Formats: sequence, C-alpha cells, structure tokens
Amino acid sequence: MRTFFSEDHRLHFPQAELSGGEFVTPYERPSRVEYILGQLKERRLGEIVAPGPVDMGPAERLLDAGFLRFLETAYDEWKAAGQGGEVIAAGMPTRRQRHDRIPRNIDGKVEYYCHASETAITGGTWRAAQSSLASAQAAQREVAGGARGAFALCRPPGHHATSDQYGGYCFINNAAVVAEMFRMGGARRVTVLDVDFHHGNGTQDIFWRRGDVMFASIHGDPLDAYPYFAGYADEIGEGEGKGPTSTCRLPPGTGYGPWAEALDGLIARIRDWGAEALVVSLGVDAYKDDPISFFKLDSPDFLDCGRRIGRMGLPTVFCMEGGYAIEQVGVNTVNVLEGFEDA
Ligand code: SP5
Ligand code: ZN
Repeated sequence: MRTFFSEDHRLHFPQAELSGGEFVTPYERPSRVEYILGQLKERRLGEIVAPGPVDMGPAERLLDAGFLRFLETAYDEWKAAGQGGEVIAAGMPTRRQRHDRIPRNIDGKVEYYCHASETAITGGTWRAAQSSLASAQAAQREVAGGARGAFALCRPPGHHATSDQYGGYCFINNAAVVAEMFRMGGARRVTVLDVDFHHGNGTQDIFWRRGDVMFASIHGDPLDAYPYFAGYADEIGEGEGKGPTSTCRLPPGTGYGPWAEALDGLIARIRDWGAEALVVSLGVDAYKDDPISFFKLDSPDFLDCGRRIGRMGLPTVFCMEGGYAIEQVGVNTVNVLEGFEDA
C-alpha cells in the first residue's frame, strides 16, 4: 500500500509540554516520523508519496469556521500582544461558566478554543496541521479511486480535536475529515475505528448526532486515562446519531488477549451496522513500553491487529495518531499495515 506524507510536519515542534508539573520536550515530536519512515522503507511497504495541496472544503463543512480561523491566526495574535513564548492555554471555560461568548482578547480566545493545555501552538503549527490533513485527503482519494488501503502518515495527529477545540496534541481531526469525504463520495455508511490508546473524543464529538458515521474505539478507562471526561459506556450519541457509537474501555495492564477480544467485538458491530468504508485512527500507544499509556501490547500483536482489520475486507484509510515509545513506533505501525496487507 502507498503512504502519503508531507515533510511540512516539521513546522510543528513546540519546545514545551506541561507534564507532571514540568515543561518537557513534547512526547509528540518530529522524530516519531523518522522511525515510521525508516520501517516503511526497510520493509518496502510501498511508495511514499507527497500529498497535493490541502482542500479545506471538506474541513470547512465539518468544523467550526471561527475555530479554523483561530488556528490560522493564533500565533500571530499571541506575538502581536507582546507574548514571547509558545501559545499555551492557562485555563478553560469550566462548569457553569459561559460557553457562548468568544473573547476578543487572545489569551481568552486560546482558552475558549483549547481543551488540554499540554498542547502548544507555534508559528508553524497551522501549516503543519494542514499538511497532515493533506496527507489524509490524498490517502482517501487513493482508496476512493479503488485501492484497498492507504496510509496517511499524519503529524500532528487529529483524533482529540473536536469541531471547535484543539488539545491532546491534535488540531484538525484528519480521520473525521476522511470519513466525511467518503460520505461526500457516496459511501452510505462509514466507520472510524480508533485503536489509539486514548479515547478519540474529538471524532466521537464530531459525529455525535450523525447516523451515517459510526465511531468505534478501544481505549484506556477514562477513570484512569486521558481524556478523562469522555469515553464512558453510556456515550452512545444523540438524535440520529444514537446507536452507532460503540466504544470499549479497558483497565491498566490490559494485554493483547482482552484487547483483541474487544477489537473483535467492535469488528462484529461494524459489520452488522453495514459500513462501506473504514477509517482507522492508528495510534500505537497501546504498546507495552509507551511512556504515557498503560496497555501491554507487544510488537507482534500489532501484526495480528492489522490482520483482523484486513479481514474485514473494507476499503480502508489509516490515519496516524499517537505512539510515543519512539524507537518502536515504526515497527508497531508498519506491523499493523503489513498485517492488513497479509489478510
Ligand atoms: C494523539 C494522542 O495520543 N494524544 C495523547 C494526548 C495525551 N495527553 C496527556 C498526556 C499526559 C502526559 N503526562 C504524563 C505524565 C507522566 N508521569
Ligand atoms: Zn493516544
């Protein structure tokens, strides 16, 4: 299968992530990509292609216009206000505060549009996020054109970004835009299957009231894991969206046995529901040595995971999400893709 990838991801590299009360080098860093590219080349998975220009049309259909405009201008406004560092939210609208007023002040706007302050915006973030989306879109076009699968090596990732908030290292929800593009292309039902360790709160939120896009996820129990305030069993969608949302939370220390059982459960639901296209939010932070996660998958397990996804027989776009055990992120990612191709 072919990989779509843009070097412009490098434009997003904040110096700081607030973690454990300290500023650390962000876990989500450019070198992650080098390990993935290394494995793709070594194992000859297929051609690596630069995407064409981003098409903001589908993103504008799905996401909030003010939010997109904010992402584009936040860093310049921050600088214009005389602030020297990277854009970091110091607070967020909380319980019983107003969510219906967008501040004029840049600090206020940042707080309004952010849901997790570990994520900083820099001068290159917007262009990097657009290049990440461009890769996802090129992969979607490849599959819509008849390929069985394609890999979007997206960076920054996307699944925590909602229609109007960034956070969790994510700015534009690539997987959600790909799902929307499959719909625009005529697929009647599309599933986003999220195997990243973290619950894809952004994707779930975007399709909350939609009956045509199903969100399915296996993730660390939000009682114990980020994003903490989403990913519980009673989150099943609303209105026309009530039903297809199907997620599974698992406790600290979960190994591949129960994880694969959960995956099979979701796969059965996706089949019964009648998805015609599949978008995989491919995070490999379920890996046993991931520094910010607590599942215990080993590298060969990712091959098996890929085979199970491949046996679904659906046209599939893989969008890269998380995975922070840097030296293994390439092996684990390409294992999923190779397993998919084997099936
Ligand atoms: C795409 C993705 O995988 N996003 C994950 C965002 C996780 N954000 C919270 C990270 C918390 C890191 N702090 C760990 C402290 C270790 N002692
Ligand atoms: Zn993750």
